[in-house]
Amino acid sequence: MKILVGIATYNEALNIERLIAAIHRHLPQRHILVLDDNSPDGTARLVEALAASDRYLTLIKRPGKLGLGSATLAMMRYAVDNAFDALIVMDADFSHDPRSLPLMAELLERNDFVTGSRYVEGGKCEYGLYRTLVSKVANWGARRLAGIELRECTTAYRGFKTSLLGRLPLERIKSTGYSFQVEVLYHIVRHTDKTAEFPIVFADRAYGVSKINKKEMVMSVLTLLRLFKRRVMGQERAQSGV
Ligand SMILES: Nc1nc2c(ncn2[C@@H]2O[C@H](COP(=O)(O)OP(=O)(O)OP(=O)(O)O)[C@@H](O)[C@H]2O)c(=O)[nH]1
Ligand SMILES: [Mg+2]
Repeated sequence: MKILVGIATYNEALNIERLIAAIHRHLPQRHILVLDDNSPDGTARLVEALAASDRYLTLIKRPGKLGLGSATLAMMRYAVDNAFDALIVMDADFSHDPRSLPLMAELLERNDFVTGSRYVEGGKCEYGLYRTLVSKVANWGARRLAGIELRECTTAYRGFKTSLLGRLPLERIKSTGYSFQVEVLYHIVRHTDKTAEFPIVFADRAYGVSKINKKEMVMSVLTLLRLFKRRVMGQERAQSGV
């Protein structure tokens, strides 16, 4: 299988070189795409320097910070357009352990979608109390409001077959930030039942600062309500035979 590992970066200069090396170690001779939004800390320059002597490394630079969701969408389009069989996405900050990459690649052989999960047996989250609560509420909302029947709906350590991505109505996705994770999953579970969750221990970021803020949280609540409305209206249409 031709796999692309995609990493969205914003100010990840303290992590990115080590992460690229770790990905190559755990998934040798696979392509890596870094999509950087003009990070002020020079992340792109570091990747450019590595890419000069690494034929498996590609950098896409965008002019400004356009959000993790839109970055993930751009990586999905790149994977489809460049005839990869699968795309694995992960955060740059070592919250997502690169040692799980071989398992993801194996699971993708027989699934359309795989996700690292803090909420299956063996999974764990090393967040403090506040963020644990936020995560639990977001996952509860994703299951109850958006009707996504997975234990883990918000983690961004994910793998997709590009044949699935090609079928999704990506142009209908409105979220550009963190709530993209739930919105894309809403479509995924409606297009395939070949999904798998594997346990991860979610570590807090190694270096650098968080980009998640109050605005992202408000957007996530609004997205859940929008998906709930769409789901209920869809059921009504189905019941009335429209
Ligand atoms: N290209 C791009 N990448 C982004 C953007 N926002 C966040 N990222 C990247 O998305 C990944 C997840 O962001 P994080 O800041 O780690 O978010 P988080 O894991 O919820 O929060 P912390 O781990 O506490 O920082 C990281 O690799 C970020 O560098 C963005 O606007 N554009
Ligand atoms: Mg993080």
